[in-house]
Amino acid sequence: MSRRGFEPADDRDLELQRDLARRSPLPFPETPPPGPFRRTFWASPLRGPWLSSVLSSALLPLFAVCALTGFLSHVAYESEFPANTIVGEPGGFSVYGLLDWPTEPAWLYALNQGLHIVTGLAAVPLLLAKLWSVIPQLWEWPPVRSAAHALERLNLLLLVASSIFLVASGVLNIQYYYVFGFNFVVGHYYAAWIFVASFAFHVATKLTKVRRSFRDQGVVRPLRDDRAHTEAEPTPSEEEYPSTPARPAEATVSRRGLLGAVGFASLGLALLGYFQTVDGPLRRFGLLAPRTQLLGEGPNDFQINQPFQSTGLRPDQVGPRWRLTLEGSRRVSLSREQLLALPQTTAELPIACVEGWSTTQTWTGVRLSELARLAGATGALSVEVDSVETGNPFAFTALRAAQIEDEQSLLALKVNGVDLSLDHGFPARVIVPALPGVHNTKWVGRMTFQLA
Ligand SMILES: Nc1nc2c(c(=O)[nH]1)N[C@H]1C(S)=C(S)[C@@H](COP(=O)(O)O)O[C@H]1N2
Ligand SMILES: [Mo]
Repeated sequence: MSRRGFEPADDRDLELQRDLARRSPLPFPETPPPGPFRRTFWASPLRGPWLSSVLSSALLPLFAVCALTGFLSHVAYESEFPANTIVGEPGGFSVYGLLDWPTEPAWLYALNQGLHIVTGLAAVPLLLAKLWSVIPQLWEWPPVRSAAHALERLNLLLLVASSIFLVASGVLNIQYYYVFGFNFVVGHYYAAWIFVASFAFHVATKLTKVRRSFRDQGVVRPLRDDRAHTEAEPTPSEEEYPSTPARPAEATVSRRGLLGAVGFASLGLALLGYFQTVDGPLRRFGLLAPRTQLLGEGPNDFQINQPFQSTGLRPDQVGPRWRLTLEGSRRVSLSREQLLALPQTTAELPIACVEGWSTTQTWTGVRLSELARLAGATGALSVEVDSVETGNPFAFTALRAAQIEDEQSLLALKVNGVDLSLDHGFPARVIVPALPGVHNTKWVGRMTFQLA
């Protein structure tokens, strides 16, 4: 019978944990349960403060950009108008009234969302490596050592859970819109607040640890060791629970080998994200964006978010009897021919979807400001746009005065010199600069201008 578990060396390793357990305010058994709760279970010599610090330092800027662009996307996506509100703010307060999303430059949202997706994807391998590097601490024994320690662990739980949720729901959302049993925007948005709060707390409490580790080990010095020279970091002397192994095994990979692989994966995912955000021949390598595979024909050959077929619209709703209704200080009804007889404007504008893809096309149609004028609503504060499509939260939008007045804001009738295809919103669709694609309502049937 093996007596390994009772050898004096194990006893020494256990003594640290027993000592911590004795001092815990809660009555945990002194001896940790066997398995991952024991320090000796985790043997990789790579784990330690330096590895965790390097991974954290790489994650910090990615998380910062991803969070910032996420909240900016939220501002662009929502507005103070009920028609655009998915999440809403408690008590009717709206931060969106304070920050007007601009109409220039036209590619603003494409850039914002490209950064959001690219940084989010690049963070995935780093996040997994970081979780691996601190996993002994998820099995700490005793589980609670003090009130402060409990708080720190609770925060860690929120941080890990929210970041995994954000990444997983975000990636699924690039894949196919709304495959969840909950509203993606609402879930992603509130998880983001939990994430930001727990992340800030985490950074504040760990900053000195990172500094100390870089001071002791050097920022890049451990990268010089090949596998044969890869040894465990010295265990910090304080009584904090260490991620360094109690009894390190031989390294199977060097630290630079591990970080190289993680960096490679991170860069690869970032590129996959980047390929879908830019137009051009690289687009087809944007393998994470299935919608780039759903294209039209001829000049209408570009991504389709929601094909006509899947809307439940009947062809006669968008046929010769289709009319655009304008409501302002008067009501006007226009056929497509009448719209084509109005002054036409051509603008090169992107559709930039929250999913990260964007595509720039040449649109021709009637300025929104011209339609406001026809409705006797020059200087309107906002306009509500309704599609003839029903039962879809993306079938309407509300636009602000700045978006109505921009010279490039159009009710497009044509794209790249030909009629819009049914999939791209025939007979008429909204196209406005700098806004998320979701506000570019297709199959428009009614526009209601608000004068006051
Ligand atoms: N009526 C209607 N308009 C809509 C949508 C929709 O589902 N229904 N999807 C929106 C979204 S989310 C985007 S990204 C763009 C995509 O336009 P496209 O399909 O022409 O590329 O259309 C927007 N307009
Ligand atoms: Mo979209």
